[in-house]
Amino acid sequence: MGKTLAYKILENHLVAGDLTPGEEITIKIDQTLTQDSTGTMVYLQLEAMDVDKVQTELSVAYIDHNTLQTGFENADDHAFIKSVAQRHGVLFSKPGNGICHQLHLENYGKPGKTLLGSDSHTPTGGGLGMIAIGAGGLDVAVAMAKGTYSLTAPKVVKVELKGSLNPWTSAKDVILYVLRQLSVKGGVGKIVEYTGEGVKSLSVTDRATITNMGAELGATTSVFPSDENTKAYLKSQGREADYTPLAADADAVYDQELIVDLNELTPLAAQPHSPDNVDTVANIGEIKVDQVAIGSCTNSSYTDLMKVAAILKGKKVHPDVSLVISPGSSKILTKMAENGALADIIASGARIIENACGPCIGMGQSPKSGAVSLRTFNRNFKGRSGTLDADVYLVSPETAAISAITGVLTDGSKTGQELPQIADTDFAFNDNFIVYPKGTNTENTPVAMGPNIKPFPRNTALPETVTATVTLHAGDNITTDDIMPSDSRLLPYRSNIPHLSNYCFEKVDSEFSGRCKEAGSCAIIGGDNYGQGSSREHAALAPLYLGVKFVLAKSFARIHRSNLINSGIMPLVFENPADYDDFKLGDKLVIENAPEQVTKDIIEVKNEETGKVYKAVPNFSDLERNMILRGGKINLIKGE
Ligand code: MIC
Ligand code: SF4
Repeated sequence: MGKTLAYKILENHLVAGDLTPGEEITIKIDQTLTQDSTGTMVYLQLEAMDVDKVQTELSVAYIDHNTLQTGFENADDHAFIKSVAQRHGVLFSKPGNGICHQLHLENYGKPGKTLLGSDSHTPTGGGLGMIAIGAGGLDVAVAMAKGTYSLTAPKVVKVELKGSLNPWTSAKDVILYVLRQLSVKGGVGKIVEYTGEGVKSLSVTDRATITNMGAELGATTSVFPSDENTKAYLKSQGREADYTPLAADADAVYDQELIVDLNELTPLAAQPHSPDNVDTVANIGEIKVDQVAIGSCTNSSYTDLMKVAAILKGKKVHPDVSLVISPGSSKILTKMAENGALADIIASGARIIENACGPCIGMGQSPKSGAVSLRTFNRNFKGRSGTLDADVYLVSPETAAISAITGVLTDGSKTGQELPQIADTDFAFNDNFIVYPKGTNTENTPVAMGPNIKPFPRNTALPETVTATVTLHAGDNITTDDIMPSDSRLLPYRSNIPHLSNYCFEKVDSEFSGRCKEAGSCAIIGGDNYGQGSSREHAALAPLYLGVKFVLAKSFARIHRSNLINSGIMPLVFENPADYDDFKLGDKLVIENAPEQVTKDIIEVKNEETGKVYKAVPNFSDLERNMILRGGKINLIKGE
């Protein structure tokens, strides 16, 4: 029986376990990446593990999320990350170099390698034929310390691409189409593997746009074959030697299949407030637009921005539109400065901001009240832009640029305007933004610890009886942005959980944190796909700090579920989803003989108010069960 590409790469890296969907496996991790907003926790945890040198082939610490430095907190975080990177053999990418995923694709990603990143969009590397997985910070710290990562072996979905894209339709429309078909939870427990003749028509950066937003499907990762286009891309980056051809076997067997005819696609948009709320731009119609933001790890490549420059050249941004562009990397910005495209963009009336995540994570550029904002980003969760009543639509760079000129959502294919073909270009090597590690002499490199950097909270071993008050009854598709919001006000506190915890669930229920503090020991009732979105483990650490013992939900998103377990918080699934309606705020829940019950297939949760007993499914692997028993991953590793 032929093999999928995903399983070929996993097999090459298998350290332990049975490589069968649903089984727990441990794989070797070749590379890791971190970014600043999850990085402080990662490196605090790495320090806590008393490691000398990282065990990976390559580890990079990027600074891209919070680069504003509105106060000392942020600059202190950067200095802290740099000092720990220096101590343990990690490359440090300074702020201004660009967005971690774009930079990793350009400079370090290699076909056939594994990459673990403390950011949910790490699967961007799948565009190069890598198995690139997003994880919580602690998992990445452990991968650096031990060179391995444990996960449940996923199923593999085949997405067969036929034909080629029409002008004005691009990679973003492919992934928006897949999201419309599969939904934000359609990829949970799965790897999405792209095959078919249509693959040839997509460049590596197109492919990376598609694998990047596989995160929005909830998928473990997404992967493309490595072929002549991969070789050309690596060559353009001066890295032809890193090329290896890779593909699935012709008779590979998949668990699920989807066919996408690229010729049939037209420009699409994800409407407020979910990436899978997709319709054609033509159907949505010419809604008036207030802001257009182009960039993010999804759509900030050289070819994306050159297309934007070509559309804007000689035109004027509509008087009622604010157009803001953040390039993906310093290399891209340099090239566009050299070839004149940057001048075309600025001449049109667009604003250029730093090569960083910027508006995508709410670091500035919040739209005005009630605004319509078109963004080439990957998430349009309510309030993520920093403006609670703004309507954010996710679109391709082509749709964004043409709409910035017309002032209304516009399907470029209906304008009759020709879109020039943009070829990739060769880039000069430049590592002036990279600080290389000093070696492994930790004694001579002290940790730079600013006053805002607080220790991360630790849990305690699971007690005999768990008693908890219900402090939140949440709906479906709760995001980690809902649990632990991130914007320009809160990002400077990513290394200060006590401060952050005051804002936990702020936008969903502003009384949550106060209620938890009063209750002391609490539980959350959740709907389907609880914890989708960002990998931020702050969405587990803040609840841990507030006394959350377990979350009882209809289903969980992958990374958040792991983050809860890593923190010693039990993610439990209703055996009967209809039980969800029985609970209300203030209910007192009890799990008796908890350490014994977690070894069973079913855990009984008693509601003391009504006396009724509910069945919850833990679904723990052996490793996960041990983490719960010991009160989290760090306790287990340190034998405490
Ligand atoms: C995001 O896009 O939500 C983030 C910000 O990049 C997060 C990481 C974080 O919250 O720091 C992610 O995607 O994992
Ligand atoms: Fe940065 Fe946005 Fe990408 Fe997250 S999704 S890594 S915030 S650009």
